[in-house]
Amino acid sequence: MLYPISNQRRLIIDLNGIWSFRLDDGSHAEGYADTSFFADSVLMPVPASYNDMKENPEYRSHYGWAYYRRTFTLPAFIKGQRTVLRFDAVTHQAKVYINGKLVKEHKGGFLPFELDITGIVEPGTEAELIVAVDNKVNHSTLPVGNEGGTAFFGSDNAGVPSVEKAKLWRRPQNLPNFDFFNYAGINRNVRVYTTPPSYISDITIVPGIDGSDGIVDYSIDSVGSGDDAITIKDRNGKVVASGRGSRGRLTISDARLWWPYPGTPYLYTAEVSHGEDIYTLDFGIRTVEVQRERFLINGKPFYFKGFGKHEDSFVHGRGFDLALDEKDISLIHWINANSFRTSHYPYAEEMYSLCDREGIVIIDETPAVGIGGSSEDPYKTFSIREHHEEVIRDLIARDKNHPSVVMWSMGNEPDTVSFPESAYEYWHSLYEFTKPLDPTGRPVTFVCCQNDYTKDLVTRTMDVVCINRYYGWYNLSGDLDAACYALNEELDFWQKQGKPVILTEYGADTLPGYHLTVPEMFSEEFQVLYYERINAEFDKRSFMIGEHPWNFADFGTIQGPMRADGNRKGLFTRERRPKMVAHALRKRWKGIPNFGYKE
Ligand code: GCB
Repeated sequence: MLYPISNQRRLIIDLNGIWSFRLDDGSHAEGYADTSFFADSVLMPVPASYNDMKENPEYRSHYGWAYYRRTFTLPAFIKGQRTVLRFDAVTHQAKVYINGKLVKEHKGGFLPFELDITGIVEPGTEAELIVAVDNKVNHSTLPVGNEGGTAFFGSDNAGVPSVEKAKLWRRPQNLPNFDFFNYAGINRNVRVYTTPPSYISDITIVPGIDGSDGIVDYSIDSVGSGDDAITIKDRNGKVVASGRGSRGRLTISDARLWWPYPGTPYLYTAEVSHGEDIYTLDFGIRTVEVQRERFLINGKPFYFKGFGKHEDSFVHGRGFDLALDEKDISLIHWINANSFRTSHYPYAEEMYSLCDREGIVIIDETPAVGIGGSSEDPYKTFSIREHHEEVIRDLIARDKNHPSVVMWSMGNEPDTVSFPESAYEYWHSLYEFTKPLDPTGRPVTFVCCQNDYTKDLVTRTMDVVCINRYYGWYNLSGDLDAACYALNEELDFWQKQGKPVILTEYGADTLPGYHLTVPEMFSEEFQVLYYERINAEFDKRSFMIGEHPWNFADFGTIQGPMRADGNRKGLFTRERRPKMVAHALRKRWKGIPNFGYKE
């Protein structure tokens, strides 16, 4: 899906701002689509999560539907143009009403959806827009929730009769099966954009390298009649290649490649036309390939230095925040990192465009987190497969042209060992489904949980093995000698698989300002020592091609006995102040080049 742009043929009308808002009282009565339902409403900013916006626990812990309303008038002068209403992300499920009529439903909280409103909203006439938003997570959603069960990290004294009775008595709870706060609402931009009646619906750019030349295989998808053309310009606006027709191959002689920072992330611009419609797209010439135990970018062995992140901040929750995204990239440069994983869901499209321009490498992840955690086989009892495929299809359709994206992650930490055969069937067939969807053939993986890796049949079959490991934290807690011993035991196993391995998560909760002379858990000294010790171990292994500490910054989670003010494993605090470890890793990563580190 193309990102909305404004140019000589297309216009964007911004519907962000202050909307009217109401929480559902539990009935999800159809009356909400009626204007009078909003007589008793509060004000709510869009985009933002609603949870932290009011000083009232009802908003923070709300579980179920909530409703947004606003009116808008499209300018009369756009008459005759095709008009599209686009939501960049509504978390997790949406029903859209225009003038009281249901016009769109969408499931999934982290990817865009749109609808053609040309015949529905008359330019020059006021229209009413109501969006119903559901934040429920259960065994049919991605991410997965534990409706009626126990929260992630909560023990809830299973088996204590009074506790079991209380669980039945209390009202439905927001019980995610994942370790980040279930922020909800209209989390990203809402816009109307126009196109001419015949329009470009999609563009695919497949870059390649031939000696010193750049190869661009392009395809233009369109609706309605008109001739297709493409012109490629360099950064100075000079035309370097051009073509006619909806598909073709172009050559840019002596092309400049896209390199991760501090290399130059060089971008070309493709100006595409179909009849009257024009769309411009920035893209990079770069290749990605896995060869034996190496991950090659433009043919050179790349080393991942970075983190798992979250879209998370005070006030906004998971709401889109361009300033925060750019600040985070500035911190990524400062700490000498080169990459991150969009744990545990696709991020806002603007972040990928920033990373294209700033030379940051992305592992792009779906919201498939929390598949497991019950005594039953999740692959037989959760109804997620169809939705999972849909999410992968939409993710690749959205992000395929970003040079920053180098690998797809189908999900995070599913159960792969309780029911190893079903896990294999599910994930390997999903891998085979995913591979051909990306015309550029990026590597495909999923991120594996700490488990009995000898029983796990599927992780070893991925293009890159991505493992989350908490030796010295959740197990062998505080004993870094034993943690290093155990890690080495496991690395001996992975060494035999002949695949590149990234440590996609490892870390220690750390309270900023808590200092000790003898490093113990939660102190800043322990966090520094933890990374020193673990890093020293996998520095010895050439197949370890990356390190992603967990997490970039502290982040909000559900309340519970394991979390004090959220997850505190950040290298930075939630306000983006460096902990001691950020300085230590900055020094380490300065000495690790992007390419050829272990050659
Ligand atoms: C994990 C999860 C991540 C958690 C992290 C932790 O393995 O992938 O979502 O936040 O551990 O800190 O426990």
